[in-house]
Amino acid sequence: MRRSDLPDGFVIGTATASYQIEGATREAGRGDSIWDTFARSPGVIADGSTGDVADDHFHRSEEDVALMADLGFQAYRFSIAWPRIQADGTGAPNPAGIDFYRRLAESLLERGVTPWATLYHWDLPQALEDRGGWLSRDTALRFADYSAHVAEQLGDVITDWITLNEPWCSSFLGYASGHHAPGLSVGSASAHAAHHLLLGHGLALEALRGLRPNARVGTTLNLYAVEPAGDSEADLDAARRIDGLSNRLFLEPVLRGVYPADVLDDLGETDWFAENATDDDLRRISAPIDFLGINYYSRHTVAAGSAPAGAAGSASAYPGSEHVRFVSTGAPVTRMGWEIHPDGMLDVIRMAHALAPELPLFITENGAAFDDHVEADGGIDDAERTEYLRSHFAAAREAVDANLPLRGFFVWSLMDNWEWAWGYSRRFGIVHVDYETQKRTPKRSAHWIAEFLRA
Ligand code: IFM
Repeated sequence: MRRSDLPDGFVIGTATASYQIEGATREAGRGDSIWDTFARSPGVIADGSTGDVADDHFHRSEEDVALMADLGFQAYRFSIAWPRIQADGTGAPNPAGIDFYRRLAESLLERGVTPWATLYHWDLPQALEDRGGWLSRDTALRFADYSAHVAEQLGDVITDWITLNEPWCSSFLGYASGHHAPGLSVGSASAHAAHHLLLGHGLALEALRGLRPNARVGTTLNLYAVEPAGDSEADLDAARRIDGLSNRLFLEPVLRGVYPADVLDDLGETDWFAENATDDDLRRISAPIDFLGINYYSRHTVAAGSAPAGAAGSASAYPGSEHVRFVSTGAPVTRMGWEIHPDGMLDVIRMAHALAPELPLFITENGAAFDDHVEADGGIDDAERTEYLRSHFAAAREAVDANLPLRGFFVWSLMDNWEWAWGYSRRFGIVHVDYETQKRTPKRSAHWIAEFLRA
């Protein structure tokens, strides 16, 4: 496969997120986010680490921009840390925070890399969590206010905007299983967080449209191909439930302006949504977007069964579907234990396309964690990651050949970084980071992509 197999305007970029790379968590007026608090709690992060230093990108952004430009990427998707802009989630924007992102966007533009900014990649100001976090409707209003400040201050240098990254994770890992910050397990009420996040998306979209008429605005969902393990009615129902909670609960309100009734019923939340998710909310949530971002990593194969979904011994990330088992198909998996299934990328693209046939789609994340070994000569021969990316680029090409409106692909991630509850124990980067010295070394996968982009 060659670069020329993809259309001219097809965007190939790379992605990161603020808390995973920036470090400098107590500098330049930044307040605490829920991830600062969560990571400091004993026993919740696999290696006991925090993102306090991470890749020290806050001090090395010039070097990192040069790196991605040298590799040939056309676009860079990063996220803006809300508590850098508003330390406690309210009030006037912090000039030092704005300045950091302005310099980042300007240096990207100088090097011919288009900045794509995500407004929320999980670092909610702790002060807002203390007032109810995403379980409170007010957080959506605060998010709109923050987004308006960012649009005002940075909308001259950033045109491509993503409101939310993976609201499924924020809702169900954050408030149901508790594997992510803020680490709560409120059962089905976690779906209220999903609604408030989506409302926040709608309000932020409105703010961006009002302040920056030329902005291109979308949102990013993590979608999964979902298959039943067998053809029994019970397995089919298990697949319906997991598809419902992972995919349709987000796709349908954004693209069609309705919540899926069967999913609300599974959750036992029909009445709450009837009272709280007003027609006006759904009108905002489903207001036209310029593109949908899809993060695709893997497929779920599920069966009816007695083992709880999610990690053993913990609350479920799939409330209302506790009697669903995630089944291994025996196919190869990454270091995260996620099945490698490139065809599933086509499935999720088709899923979104069926609901909004005209809407441009972007893969806003795809990549893989594997254990890397630094060779004696300093090189990193990450053959598995290279093959993972190659096979998913091929799936993207198939989508384009099938006339699906896929317009771009962002590799997750530019460099190794702090992988949430896994800390530094999982590496997704195409560039290796030595956390002792902060030295960046492109891996074989990075060289492969650079070659691909040049050819
Ligand atoms: O590292 C994360 C990222 O922050 C969101 N999407 C999935 C990635 C890998 O787990």
